Amino acid sequence: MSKPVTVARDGNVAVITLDNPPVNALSFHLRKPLNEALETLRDDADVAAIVIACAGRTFIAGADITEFGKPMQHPSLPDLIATLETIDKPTVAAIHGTALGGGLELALGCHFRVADRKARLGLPEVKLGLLPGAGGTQRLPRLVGPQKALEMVVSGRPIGAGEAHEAGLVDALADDDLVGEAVALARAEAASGAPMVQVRAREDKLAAARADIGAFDAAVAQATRKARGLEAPLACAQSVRNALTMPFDEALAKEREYFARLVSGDQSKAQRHLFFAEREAAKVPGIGKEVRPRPVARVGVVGAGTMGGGIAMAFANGGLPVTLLERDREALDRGLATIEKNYAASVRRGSLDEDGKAARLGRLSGTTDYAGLADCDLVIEAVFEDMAVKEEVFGRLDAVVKPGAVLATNTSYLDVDAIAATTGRPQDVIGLHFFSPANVMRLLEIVRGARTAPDVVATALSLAKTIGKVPVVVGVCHGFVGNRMLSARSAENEALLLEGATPQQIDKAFTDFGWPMGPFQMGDLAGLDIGWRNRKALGKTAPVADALCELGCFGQKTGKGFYLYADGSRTPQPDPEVTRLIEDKARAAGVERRSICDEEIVERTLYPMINEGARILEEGIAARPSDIDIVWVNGYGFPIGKGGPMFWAEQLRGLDTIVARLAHWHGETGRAVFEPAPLLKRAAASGGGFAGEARKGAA
Ligand code: 3H9
Repeated sequence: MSKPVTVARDGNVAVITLDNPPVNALSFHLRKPLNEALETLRDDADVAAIVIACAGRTFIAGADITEFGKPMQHPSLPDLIATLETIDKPTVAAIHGTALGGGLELALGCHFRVADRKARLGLPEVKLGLLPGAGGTQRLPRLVGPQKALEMVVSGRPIGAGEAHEAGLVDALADDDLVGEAVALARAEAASGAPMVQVRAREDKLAAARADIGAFDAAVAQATRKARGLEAPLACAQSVRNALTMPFDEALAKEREYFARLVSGDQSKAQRHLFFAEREAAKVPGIGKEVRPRPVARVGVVGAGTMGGGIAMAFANGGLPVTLLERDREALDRGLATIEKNYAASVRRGSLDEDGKAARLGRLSGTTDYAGLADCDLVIEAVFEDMAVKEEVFGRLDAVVKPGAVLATNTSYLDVDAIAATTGRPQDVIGLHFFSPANVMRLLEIVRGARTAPDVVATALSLAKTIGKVPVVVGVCHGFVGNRMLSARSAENEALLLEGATPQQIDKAFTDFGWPMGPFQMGDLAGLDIGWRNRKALGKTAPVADALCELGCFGQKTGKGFYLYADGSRTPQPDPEVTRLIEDKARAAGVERRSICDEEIVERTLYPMINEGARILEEGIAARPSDIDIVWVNGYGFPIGKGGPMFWAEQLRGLDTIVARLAHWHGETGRAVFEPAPLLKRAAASGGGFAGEARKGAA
């Protein structure tokens, strides 16, 4: 193992190199020798200046997240930065890769920062349910101004080196020789004899906002408007505001206080769980590093509807050329025109520039002939959700697409093994289940069939990374992980309506829990006719939703659904006619309506989902409970501050409670969704949790 801290001399400049793979996190075993090195070099009269640089692929990516929740070992990061600030000779951070969180905070403790042109700098702590806890909220506003600091800290989004240079966060940009340029700057500053000014002492960029705190508060309100019950964005904003209203040390102490509160709170625990869960999900049992992905240089997409178009955009955004196939020229032109319209909207919103739009459109081409897909390395089918249609598509792909190409289906429910069996190459077939809109939603459920080859799974994982998706590998069953659990929840929504709840009460219970939207608003947005069609195909019914559809009320697109929508508005208004309809249906079903509390809504909708999640684990459809959490957070909007359904059940609600309440509702209703799953009961009884039971099952 290499030494975490080494010191070399370049004339009168000392260069400290940190080496803590993979991302140079500021673990205790790095902080301690770094603090010692700084003290030694401070007191060494032969050293005129100090450069801090990093080995490996990146500058420091932050504090070591695995240390949170454990007793602090000193020197802490704030201690380290305090040591840095006792040095009055020039200190320079040489930044490549990413300077994130505590890494950027350490760099802010230096007098100067030199960055490689490709570097990115940011304070992403909010994404872990935290705020920067080592002075970031106080020093960053002093360099970039409070408004920009607010934006960076509350969003957690890093900025590029060029932007950082313009904003004043970085003093110089380096091309090839980052450390050499940092040394040159350090040496020149030492030679100038100018007194060194610490970032904490720079007040000029705060003056304007201090004079108009009202304007800053308006910016705070704007930056935190989507916080949705999360504490961290509010603490981030408050702490940046403190930079305007409090002396530096007082505001720094407040920042520490907020950090200590957040790091021990449930939301940060949940978000840290998701950070590691996302990385864990990309490691698939049986797919080691020795399994090489197949090269993919061109992608084909069958079907240019909403889903196919979105998938094509996702690949074009990731830099891959895409050929879209449609039945006829008219449908193809319509699909391509929609894609162009979507890109134009991004340009209008400012999230894409004209060059970016042109580059993406340049990667897209269309065909109406299957032979046009012959050279693709991966073809994804996104046609109508009907087995006969899928079989026909796969038969035609099998006939023309080159050997070794990956053939994928975007089915949401259908049997991937049955689809694979219609081809002469089932080992090349896989499910790639994108979520709508496919160019936006981060989740990709990778459905591994019984005969899917390991390198096809590896190819899907590698492509997911290329196009910025979060992959979760799942097994074959009806609806896979996400939609199967959703079905377990959906039936109960209608039952709750008949028994006395209103759509608005149920939706509010969902948004109070932290979901972006409740199920009825969601249904109205997506179009109630979609679920109606699916139910009819499966021989299922939903008395209220079916009745609405029979009346032509499909949701927002018809101005009426579970809610009323005034002309062109997307704002749902309660509809007295829907209330009457629900009452009629309840009467017809002999259900006596009563008052229903929000807790009952949570229990009856969320607990069946968790129960189904346990069955999914038992069957090995998901490899780990944390994979299920990743599906729900990234595909369905489960609140990140609750860590996903399985984490919430186990860590925040308690499995004993879930089992007991499921048993209660099973007794009350007799419905199978409430019958506690064997794995859930074992996980609760053994205290080993879901992961322990799932592992036993896999062994
Ligand atoms: C903070 O700094 C708090 C301070 O304000 C106050 C303190 C008092 N710690 O993502 P990758 C692991 S909070 C521990 O796959 P990439 C990661 O789990 C921190 N481990 O690579 C993975 O492990 P494994 C603020 C970490 O190239 C491996 O490194 N900073 C940390 O796709 C590779 O990671 C952040 O939030 C860490 N800080 O992306 C930045 N970071 O191989 C978090 C990574 O066993 N990190 N690991 O699965 C990132 O955003 C990305 O890792 C990064 C590299 C962009 C750096």
